[in-house]
Amino acid sequence: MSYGGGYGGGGGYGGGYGGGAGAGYGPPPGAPPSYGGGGPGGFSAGPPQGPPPGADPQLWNWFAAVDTDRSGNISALELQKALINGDWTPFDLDTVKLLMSIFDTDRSGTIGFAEFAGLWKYIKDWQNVFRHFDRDHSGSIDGRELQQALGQFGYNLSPQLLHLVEKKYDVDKGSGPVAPGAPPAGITFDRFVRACVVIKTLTESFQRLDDNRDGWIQINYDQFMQTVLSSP
Ligand SMILES: [Ca+2]
Ligand SMILES: [Ca+2]
Ligand SMILES: [Ca+2]
Repeated sequence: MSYGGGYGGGGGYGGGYGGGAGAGYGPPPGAPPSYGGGGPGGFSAGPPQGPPPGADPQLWNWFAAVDTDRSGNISALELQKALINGDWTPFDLDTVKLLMSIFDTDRSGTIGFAEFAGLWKYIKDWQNVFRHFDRDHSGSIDGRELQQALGQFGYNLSPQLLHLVEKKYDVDKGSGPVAPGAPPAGITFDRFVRACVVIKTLTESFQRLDDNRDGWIQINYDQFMQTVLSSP
């Protein structure tokens, strides 16, 4: 008995995910590109007066627009205010924090301009992925669209697992009756990104523990808790 549908059978989990370029439609790679890398951002001496040398002026304009208090860094709340779902609902703070955790490479708690370039590209890439899989252009991802997306990423989740993911990330499904003025049924952009990142991270945690790739792992309580608690 093998774990989770196609796992272990060639096109199993992780197979098509983030792998080779051009191999179907994949999500953006999870690892942030290494920008600059040298030292702290360089904006520590007061608010920036203009873009750093060589910066993309358009990108700088976006950065400046998001950095509403002109501190030279973008906070979680500034980022949340700047991000809007296709249906004009605000971004989930959980997703904002997840994005910050991926791109705040110097662990300053905020996004500097160098970090912003990667974040901006990541969001734009995800927007393209989202549009691609939102087949009916409803502005949200329903169960079937989710199945297609995860399947193409190489995750062959069982119907029960797919249902669980849907329930967890679809606001309406999780919280009972739909209130008037609530966002349309389905998973909004922010939650779709989070769902995919969580599934990717958990799968990778499993893969790391599954040395012989047979779809089974044996872990103790400590390892289990570590795996769960260190996932986004
Ligand atoms: Ca700021
Ligand atoms: Ca930072
Ligand atoms: Ca849709």
